[in-house]
Order: sequence, then structure tokens, then C-alpha cells
Amino acid sequence: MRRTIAGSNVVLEIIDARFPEQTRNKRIENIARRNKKKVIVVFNKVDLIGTENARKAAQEMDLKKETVFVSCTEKTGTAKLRKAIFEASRGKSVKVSVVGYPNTGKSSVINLLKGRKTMRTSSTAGFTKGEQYARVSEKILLIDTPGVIPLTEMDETSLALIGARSPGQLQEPELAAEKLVKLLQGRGKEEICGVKIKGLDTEKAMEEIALRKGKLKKGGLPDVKAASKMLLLDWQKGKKNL
Ligand SMILES: Nc1nc2c(ncn2[C@@H]2O[C@H](COP(=O)(O)OP(=O)(O)OP(=O)(O)O)[C@@H](O)[C@H]2O)c(=O)[nH]1
Ligand SMILES: [Mg+2]
Repeated sequence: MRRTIAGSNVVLEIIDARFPEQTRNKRIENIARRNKKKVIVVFNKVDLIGTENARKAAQEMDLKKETVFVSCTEKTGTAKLRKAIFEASRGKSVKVSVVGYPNTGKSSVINLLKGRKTMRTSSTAGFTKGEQYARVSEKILLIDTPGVIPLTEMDETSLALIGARSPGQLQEPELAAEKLVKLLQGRGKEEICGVKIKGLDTEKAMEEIALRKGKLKKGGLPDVKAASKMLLLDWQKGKKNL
């Protein structure tokens, strides 16, 4: 990571607009600062929370950095992002490293800038393995990188909620799913998969969801583990109506 940043001229830090604080990587920003590289912070997935909410969150963050708001699925913010890269490079030929947490949409942002799908993307965290190059114009070379999580490890439940660890990689998906239900209850969501969750104990809620989704063990008992993985996957994929 250090070498990639040092070898590039501009750094695009991709963060998930739904969790800007949690998916911001201060270590990357520090490396960039020490190497005197300009950082552009890209709030991606704004389609999932709305650009205005993302802007508000950015103001509260005290970023003191160039920020751009994009959605790769709705293809918005591309012109502003191109302009920011152009200004950061002062029109010279540049290498731009695209860095950030797993699953924030680094490869998707490259495809957005490129205008077509050159990088493979996936809802599985840790999908991009090595560095990959994509030329988007005569002057701009983008470097896709594998997602990195800072060494000050977050617990797996938190990583699951921000999408940095896939459901299949979790030791206890049930804990993460319950935390997600709690989070959604706190945000005033009334039902999940047709199950009324308002005021419901989270463990009970997950059992009901398993039953509703037909996730059953032998003997007809709810398969909460399977239902938890399913719910987390939909959440990580950014499904709007859970
Ligand atoms: N709703 C929404 N989903 C997005 C957006 N950008 C990316 N995604 C989804 O987020 C997931 C991760 O996208 P990637 O581009 O593979 O993310 P990455 O940062 O390259 O991931 P790694 O290579 O695993 O670190 C995929 O399921 C994408 O479809 C966006 O703007 N909006
Ligand atoms: Mg990738």
C-alpha cells in the first residue's frame, strides 16, 4: 500500500457514504500526507443515503480534503470526479491510486471513470487481489488495489455491518445480523422481510425472519444462521427494501 501510494501522484480514497467515519482510513491519509500526495475523498454509494445526507455527513467530519460524491450504480458524480483528478494533477500525466476499505467500491469507481466494466466487482469483501491498472485517458492511469483494513482491528460484527467482511467469512453471522436488526430498529425501520421488528427482541426477530424466508433446519426449526447470512448479504449489496 505504502509503495503504491508513494509511486502514484494522486490518491483516491473510496469510502462508503453510509459509513463515512468507519470506512475512512486515516493510515492511508497519513501515508499520503507523508509522501506529499494529494488525496481526493470519494463518498461512494450515495444512492443508498442521498447526496444531501452524504454532504451533511462530510461537513461534520472535518475532512479538510477535497470531497466528491458519486454513485456507481446510478452513474452520478463522474464529471466532478474527473474534474477533481484533473485539477489535482494540474493537467499532467498522472498515476492515481484507488484505495480504501474492502467493498467500498474501488473497482466500481474505476469502471465509472472508464465508462465501461473493465474491473471485476463483487459484493464479496476482499475481491480484488493484486494491483491492477486501467488507463482512463491519455493522461490518467488508475491503479486498483485490494481493500485494506487498518491494523487496529474492528470486531467482525462491525466489519460485517460496514461491508468489509462478507457473511461467508464470519465466525458468527448471527451476532452481526442481530446487531443489524438493532441498528435498523434504531433508525425507525418497522419491518424486515415482512416481519414486524418494532419493539421485538432481536433474537426473536431473526427467528421470525428465518421462518418467513423458509430458512429451516431439519424438523422445521428456524435456521437462524442461514437467515442471518442472507440478511447481511442483502444489506451489504445495498438492497433498498430489506
Ligand atoms: N448501491 C451501490 N452499490 C455499489 C456502488 N458501488 C459499488 N457498489 C457495490 O458494492 C460492492 C463492492 O463493489 P466493488 O467495486 O467490488 O468494491 P471494491 O472496493 O473494489 O471491493 P474489494 O475489491 O473487495 O476491496 C458490489 O456489490 C457493487 O455492486 C454504488 O455506488 N451504489
Ligand atoms: Mg475491488
